[in-house]
Amino acid sequence: MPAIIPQPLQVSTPQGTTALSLDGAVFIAGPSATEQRIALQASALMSADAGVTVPLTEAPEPGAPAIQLRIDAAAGPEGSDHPERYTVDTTVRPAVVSGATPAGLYYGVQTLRQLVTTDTFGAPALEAVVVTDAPRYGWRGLTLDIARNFFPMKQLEIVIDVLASYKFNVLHLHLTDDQGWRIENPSRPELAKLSSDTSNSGKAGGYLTLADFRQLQDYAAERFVTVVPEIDMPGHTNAATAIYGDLRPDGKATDKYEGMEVGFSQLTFDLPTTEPFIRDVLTDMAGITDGDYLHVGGDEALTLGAEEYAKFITLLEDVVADTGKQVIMWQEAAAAPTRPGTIVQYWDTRSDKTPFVEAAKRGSRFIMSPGNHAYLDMKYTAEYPLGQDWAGLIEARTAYDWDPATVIEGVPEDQIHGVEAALWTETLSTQDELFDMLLPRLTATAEVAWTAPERKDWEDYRARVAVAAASWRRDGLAFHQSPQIDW
Ligand code: TNX
Repeated sequence: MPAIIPQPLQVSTPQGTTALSLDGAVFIAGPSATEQRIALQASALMSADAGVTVPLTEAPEPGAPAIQLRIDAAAGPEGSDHPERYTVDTTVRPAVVSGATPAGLYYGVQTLRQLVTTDTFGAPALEAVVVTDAPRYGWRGLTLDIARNFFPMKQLEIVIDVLASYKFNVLHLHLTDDQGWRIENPSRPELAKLSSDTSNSGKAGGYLTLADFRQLQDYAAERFVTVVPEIDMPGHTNAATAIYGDLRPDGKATDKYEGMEVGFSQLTFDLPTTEPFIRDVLTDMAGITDGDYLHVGGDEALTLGAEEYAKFITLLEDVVADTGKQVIMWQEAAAAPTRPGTIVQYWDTRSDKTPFVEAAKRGSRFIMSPGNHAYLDMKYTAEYPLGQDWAGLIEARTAYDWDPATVIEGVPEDQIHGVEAALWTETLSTQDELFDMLLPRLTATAEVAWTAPERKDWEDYRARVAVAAASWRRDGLAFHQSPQIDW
């Protein structure tokens, strides 16, 4: 069986079929601009994966091994109407990759990449299989904190490449926190200009310019990843109060902050400057964001009383609604309470579950990021040099062994919007440190989010991860040599 991550719904290897040689192989594609574009992406990716050029052509040489890419409503498992469904069949000639939608076709290509093998002569080839597949959840994301430490465009693009290869479709960027403001706001240019030179490591900070954010969303969109920006309020706001003294009751700007405490900063509801600040920043963000979603934080506002906090949550819901976007908030907001349309992101498993069950009853949908399984900033082992341990230690198996449908008893399965891993970066400031924490665990989250529970199997997964590592080595990506995997 081929080593595909995340495990597809159905994989079969019919008897008597032979590997498809990539020697002289070509892609052929449907006529639409989208099919042509995805075929060009497939060609570039496959050339890197297989080490041979597999060009896109209109008229293949007679007898040349060909792989046809097309958008086709008939793709995917029998009876599935999931928009991301796809089929890969390398047992027929030409081989076929079909997706019900462009995203489905793109995921078929990601699976195709994982079929690269060598034939009996040692030449690159594709394993002969039939895969029909569709995801369990439509929202498969990573929360990435670029506020505690900043990560430049090149590294964010590499993160997107890796996300896309494991069929993630959301990059949720935590853009603001006590340690820095990482996005240019047209109406409040001081924020990024004056409050981004700090970071948790004491290293140089940085921020995404409007042009960067534009480029990043385009890069992500080509890979079927939606960028979800998070502006964290009313806590985690020291980067703002360090610039605007008028956001403070005493009128004095706070000191900049480079430590790793949480929960000490806040906005103040009753100041006349507060609502205009929130409106300016969120209207800016809505204006520059292609996706339908704005995340407005709401976590760890520990210095606020419940009443003032609740006023903020309602205001944030109102302002985001006015921008036309869909609001997402961290779990604390559920107790405020949130409105039915607010998406709640679950993280702290130590908390009382009653407000979440209540929010679910009101109609809220949930993104599951339980800290004890999905927080990829947790250490692998007690002695691990990177990361934190407040939510527990997360080795590969712990990242793998959980079911989003059972993390909060009382939240019905059909109100689970999806799954996000989260990578907070208080202790991480280089690309290698980032990937050391992401890999292999991100592939576990991928399988939690995509694969039907009855298709998940730890022993089988750990064998597939060992195969996946070949591409990480080739691409120079750091990863943790977990002792739970036979590398
Ligand atoms: C909790 S998760 C936080 C973050 C920290 C993280 C560290 C959440 C909503 N808040 O501010 O970075 O723990 O693990």
